[in-house]
Parts: sequence; C-alpha cells; structure tokens
Amino acid sequence: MRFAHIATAAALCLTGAVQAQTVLKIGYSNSINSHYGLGSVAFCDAVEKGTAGRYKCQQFPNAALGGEREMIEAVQLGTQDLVNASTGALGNFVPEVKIVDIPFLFRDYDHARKVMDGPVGQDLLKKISAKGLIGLAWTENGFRHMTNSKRAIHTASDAAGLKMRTMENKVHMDGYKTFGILPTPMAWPEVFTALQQGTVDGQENPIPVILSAKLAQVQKHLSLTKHVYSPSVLLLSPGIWNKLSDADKKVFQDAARVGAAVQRKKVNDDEANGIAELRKDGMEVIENVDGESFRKAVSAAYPGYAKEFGADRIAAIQAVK
Ligand code: EAX
Repeated sequence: MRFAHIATAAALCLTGAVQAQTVLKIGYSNSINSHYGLGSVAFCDAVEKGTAGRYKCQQFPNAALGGEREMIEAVQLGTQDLVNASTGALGNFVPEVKIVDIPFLFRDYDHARKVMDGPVGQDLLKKISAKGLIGLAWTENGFRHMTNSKRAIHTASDAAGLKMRTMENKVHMDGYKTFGILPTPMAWPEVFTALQQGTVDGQENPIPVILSAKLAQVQKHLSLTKHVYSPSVLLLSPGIWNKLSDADKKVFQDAARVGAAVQRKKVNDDEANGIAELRKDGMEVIENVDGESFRKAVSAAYPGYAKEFGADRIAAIQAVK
C-alpha cells in the first residue's frame, strides 16, 4: 500500500503533474464490510480513478463520526464531506423525503429501486439539494424486519406491547404504533447497548444491518416482517460540490451510481445468505409472517400520510410497475 503511494507520487513527479489532493471524509453507521462500507469504498475508488487521484476518501465506518442525524448535520455544515445514510433522520432536514418512509409503500426490491431511480427519486434528490446538501444517488439499506428478545412475531398482535427502538422518524413511529408496539426513537450508536441492557425489547432493521452489527448476540427472535423499505442516500457537502468542475461533478455522480449498484448487490447477497447465517448464530427466524395483519393495521395510519404527502403522490408511487 505504502509503496504503491510512493510509486504513484514519483510517477506524478516525473510528469511534473503533481496536483493538490483533497481527502474527503466519508461516514456511515456500519462496518467497512457492510453494504454501506462496500458501496462507499466503490464510490470512493471510482472518484479517485475518475479524478486521477485529485480526490480520494478516508473511510469512517461504524458511526465513528456519530449517528446519522449528526453526520447529515455535519455534511450540511461542511465539517464532514460525505455520508452514506438511511433516510431515517433525513426527513428532519428535507421533509418531502419522508414519503418514501411510509410502511408497506413498496412491494419489493424491484419496485423500490425503480421508484428511487425514476422521476420520484430523482425529484427528491433535487429537493435535498435545495436544503444545503447534495444528494448524489440513492444507495440502499434494505427492507426492514423486526427483532426482539421476548417472543416470536407471526402476526401484528404478537408485536403489540413490545418496546422497540425506532429511528428518529415520525412516519415510521406513526405506522408502528398501529401494530401496537411502543416506539422508542434512538440514534443507531446507542442501539446495541440498549438491546443488551434490555432498555428496549427489540428493534427493526434490514438483514445487512442485523448481520454486520451482530445483533444475534443480543436478540433471539427475527421475523421477516418486511414492514418498510429503507432507502439510503449518498450525501456530499455543497462546499465540495461547488468547487468541482463540471467534468468532476459528472465523475462524482457516475461514481455514486457505481457505489449504489455495489451496495444494492451486497443487500441482495445478504438477503440470500444472511438468514442461514443468523440461524447459525442462534436466532430463531420466522419467515412466514402474516403480512396481511400488519398491512391491515397500518391502513389506519394512511389517512394521516395522505394528508401530509397527498393521496395522489402516494398512489403514484404505488402505481409504478
Ligand atoms: O445502520 O439507524 C438505523 O436503524 C439505520 O438503519 C442505520 O442505517 C443502521
């Protein structure tokens, strides 16, 4: 590694083309081997290559720079350059984004990815850019499932009464209340300890997060409730963006799409292989959840969502085939 850097520097010196190098700080909640890590590294590699090394990244995995809300705030302020984060806290900065956090809005991965990459998602990226953040591309966290330490969840009534950590996201909390759970909003870095100490009974997250955060160590039951899709997004600080040439802007945007593809592929792989792994780690996994019981319950929250986001906008997302 070291030698490679020296060799590159020497090669640049020989051509007399030594240029200033900007090192960008990128943060995310999970490990460097997680979907967030693989996506972020792929993005950064493509940026480095596309700018001939003028830009590179320093990776800050495992919430080393803080929770998602703090990281988004830091990118907005320009004290952090990049974050790859779920939409969990993003609605507190860009309210329009919250529409994609509605439970049972998306049927499956194909549907969700098509919407995020299509006009709805691209329009939301523009809304993000109007709020002092540059939304480079939608990456992916995955469909969220419930875990807890108390009991197997087959139907919504099994979930009722459980105290569950949620993200700091009102759309989620309003929906989850209809299942009868007691939502307890909490930043991600506090979650493992809260589960370990029993401050909350459970939490909900996609398979790639449950795996990489080793939640099997503190949660016995996993139910594939798939109750909400969790998009994530690669955000860049406007201070960096505004300094980029048009050609470099294109490099960053193309690189973000490369990163997103790698991140989604890792989500696919974890969905395919993660359940077996989690069982091996001692989790009891309920695959055949009564989804209808959850959908029926959450319909009580939909009038509120329609009022907030517009029934037509919700219907337009549902209608994407
Ligand atoms: O790494 O806070 C959360 O639950 C988010 O899903 C986060 O991205 C987890």
